[in-house]
Amino acid sequence: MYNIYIIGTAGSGKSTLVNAFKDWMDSRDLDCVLVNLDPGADSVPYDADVDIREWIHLGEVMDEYSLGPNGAQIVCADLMALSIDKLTTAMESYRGRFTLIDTPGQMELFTFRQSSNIIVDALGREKSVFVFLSDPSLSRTPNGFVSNMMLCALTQFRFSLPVVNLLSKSDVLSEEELEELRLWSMDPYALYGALLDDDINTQTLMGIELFKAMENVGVYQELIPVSAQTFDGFEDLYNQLQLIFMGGDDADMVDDA
Ligand SMILES: Nc1nc2c(ncn2[C@@H]2O[C@H](COP(=O)(O)OP(=O)(O)OP(=O)(O)O)[C@@H](O)[C@H]2O)c(=O)[nH]1
Ligand SMILES: [Mg+2]
Repeated sequence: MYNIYIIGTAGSGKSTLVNAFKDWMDSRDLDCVLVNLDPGADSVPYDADVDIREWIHLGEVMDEYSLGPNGAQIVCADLMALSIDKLTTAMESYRGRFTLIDTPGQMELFTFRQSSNIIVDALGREKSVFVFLSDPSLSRTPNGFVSNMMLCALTQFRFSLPVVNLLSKSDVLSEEELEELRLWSMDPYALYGALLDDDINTQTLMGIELFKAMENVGVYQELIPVSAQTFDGFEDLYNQLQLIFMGGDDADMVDDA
């Protein structure tokens, strides 16, 4: 099984993408198993095959430990690692080529807690990839674009695994905006120019320096626009996953899972 972790800032469209990408996979006869790892989710827009809320629930942790939602989220993140046997046993009963894994709303809960690396190892590190969702509400300015790139790079740095950088909710952007963001993601000089076009201030200069550093260490990567409403970009996402998992050979990815 190939594990695809969906990660991104709060509200960036993770759960909606899990649901829509599952539908897209179904339409191509690609089996996938859905896993919810967000103990704080009130509801998710898909039928989770395996759901962490079966064992850990934010509300119960708040009551039991007398904590507010933020403190309880951290306890939940750590409890997830302690429930790893239950999680892996539940997952073993499902057969599918891909596992789509939804992660907690606030990405730092997954990115910064050691428990997530324990989960990644237990589910099989060698066949894992992270799909990072950049929210257009942040990415549409040059400064926000670099900030999202940094969050994506941070994910790559924390997990030492391949990361695909998606621009979620592409349907809310105009053609011109999409074209501009696509250009920034493919041509470092276009992004560099856009940052310079901003009012020159300390923030802009810092953005340029951070961007140069990311370019130098090779975490600068093309952004794939996707929409869970129109399914635009899902083919590109799938092709990118194929490239990462199997070097582009679809037949192998089907047989080898
Ligand atoms: N227009 C549009 N809206 C979207 C898309 N994907 C998600 N949304 C909306 O964005 C909001 C947040 O989506 P979620 O899927 O709940 O995002 P999330 O990252 O799982 O959110 P948390 O788990 O709460 O952090 C919802 O109102 C969705 O309907 C999309 O492709 N297009
Ligand atoms: Mg969610």
